[in-house]
This record gives sequence, C-alpha cells and structure tokens, in this order.
Amino acid sequence: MLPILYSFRRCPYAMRARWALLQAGLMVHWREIELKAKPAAMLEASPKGTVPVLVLADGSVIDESLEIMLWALQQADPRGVLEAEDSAVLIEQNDGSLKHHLDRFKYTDRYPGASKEDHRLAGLVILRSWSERISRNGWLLTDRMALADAALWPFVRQWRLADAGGFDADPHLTPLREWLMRFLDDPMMQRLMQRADPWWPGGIEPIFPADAIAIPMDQPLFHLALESDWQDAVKRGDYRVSTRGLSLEQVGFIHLSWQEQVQATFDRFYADAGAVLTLRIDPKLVSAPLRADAIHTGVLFPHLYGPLPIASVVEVSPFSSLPAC
Ligand SMILES: N[C@@H](CCC(=O)N[C@@H](CS)C(=O)NCC(=O)O)C(=O)O
Repeated sequence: MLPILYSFRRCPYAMRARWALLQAGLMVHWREIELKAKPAAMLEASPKGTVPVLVLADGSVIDESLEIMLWALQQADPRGVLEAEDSAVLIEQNDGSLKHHLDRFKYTDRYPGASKEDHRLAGLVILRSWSERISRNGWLLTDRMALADAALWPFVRQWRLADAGGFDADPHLTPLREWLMRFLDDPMMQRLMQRADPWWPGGIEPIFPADAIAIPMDQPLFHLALESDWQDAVKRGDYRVSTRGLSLEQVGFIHLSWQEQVQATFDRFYADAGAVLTLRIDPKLVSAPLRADAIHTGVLFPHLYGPLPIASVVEVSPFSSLPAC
C-alpha cells in the first residue's frame, strides 16, 4: 500500500516534501487539504496540525517536512543530494530566521507592531549571504545540489512572490535568482504544483505525482545500452547511464522501455550509435524505486530512480529491429 501524504499546494514545507518524493521516484496517495478545514484523519495522525504529514503503510507518521525529505531521499538519491554533509546550519537559518522575517514582511498586518521594512532588510541580509555563497560555489554549499538547496528554494520563491520587483532588481541577488530559476524552470516544477480538489473521507484520492503510475512487476523492462557502457558496468557491478550520453546523476533516473517501446527508442536515439545492446530487466530484481512517468507527449515510460544492478539484467543481446510485417 502506498503512503498517504496530506499536503497543501502552496505551502513551502509541503513543496519541499513533494520535491523529494518526485526526486526519489516515489508515489503516494495524495490528500490535498485546506488549512482552515483540516481533515479529522490528518489531526488524528498528527495533532500538531501542520502540513506536510506522511502516513506510512505500517501506520507510522512523519510530520516534519525535513524528515519526509530524508525518508524519501534515503530510498533513492540519484543526484547525490544527501552527500554534502553540512546542510543543517542553512536549513536552520531558513526555517528559523528567514521564515520569521518572511512571515512578518509578507503578512505584516497579522503581526501587530512589526515593521515591514525592518523585516524586509533583515531577510535581505540572509538572502544576500546565500546569493554570495552561490556565486562562489555554484550551489549553496558546493558545486553540486545539496539538501540545503532542495530545502530552501520554496522559501526563496515565497520571498520573491512577496516582492518580485525588489527581488529581481537587486544586483546582489542575481546568483540567488539564477539558482531559484534552476528549480522553477525544471519541468518537474509543473508536476510539483499539480492541483487537486481538497480531499474528504470517501472522496477521490489521486496519486501524487498525478501523471505517474506504478510499474507492473510481471512485465520485463528494457534498456538500450552502448556496448562500452555495459562493459564498464559489468566491471563495476551496476549500470549508471540514463540514456545515450547522459548519466543517472545528470538526469535523475535511468530511462527504460516496455517491450513495445524499444524499437521507437532505438529509432529516435540509437540508430547511428554502432553496437547497441538490449538489456532485458526483471523489475523484481531492482532495488531502487521504479515509476512510470508521462513524458511531454503524455506517453508513459518506465524510469528507474537509482543504479541498475547487473544482477537484475536477465538477458543481454545485440539490438535487432523487429522484422517489418
Ligand atoms: N516544521 C513543519 C512546519 C510546517 C508548517 O508550518 N506548515 C504550515 C503550512 S505552510 C501549516 O501547516 N500551518 C498550519 C496552519 O496554518 O494551520 C514542517 O517542516 O513540516
């Protein structure tokens, strides 16, 4: 059974939790809620009444967004987001100081006595320090995306929504703005912000991501591989190429096909590639999450969100086109 996620579309904490679920190739039952009318089932699972809340199949509850991110990324972290170790300080600064100033800057009338300008200036000091880090490293901590990047961007997005003119015109924020756009321009963003009507007991419960389906375990999966990539993988024990010329780390998953999709994949990407192998994969022998995601045309393709163990490849044969009828 899939876990249940209580979520609220625009909540930055829920956004970062959904981001991690998407990254890790996971699926959940999606219960969109309204903050002014929280479902009793959610409050029973987590009386503190904040989203996101994830209820696992065994009934255990994770009701902190950061913990949901870790739960997801510990199952699959194809881009190595958890590899940088020092995300905690920045996340604490975000969830503490930046959120404090953001709330008072954005919703000043809810905080009697608060000065919008003081909170704007205090928030900007933090945002500029992050911008400076990005200009030095490429990302907040290193030259690669870390948990801090993934946990902070929804809050930076909120700040920008509160003051797009000021944010976009501030030259000190240029690196931060470009960093934010890496998240917002990612095609994944549309899936992250999919809409659903609020859930009610007995009502429809869509899957998140709404355009994904689970992969049947009784049908083989296929991957076309360059012979040299496959030989490297055999030496290493796992295969980490996403598709021709792109790694698992670059793309975030390994492209697979169902049998009837293999020929078209060959024609599109491998026709001039020389020796190409067809790997036949038993989905039951794969340990990383598998999920079928819709590509831009709406067609579903199976994807593996982690390395492909050599032992899950039950047959390797030179690719040969299906005979024409
Ligand atoms: N520390 C929590 C904070 C979550 C949080 O505050 N979520 C807000 C929505 S963005 C919420 O549910 N607030 C309750 C309310 O407004 O009633 C987490 O990281 O999950």
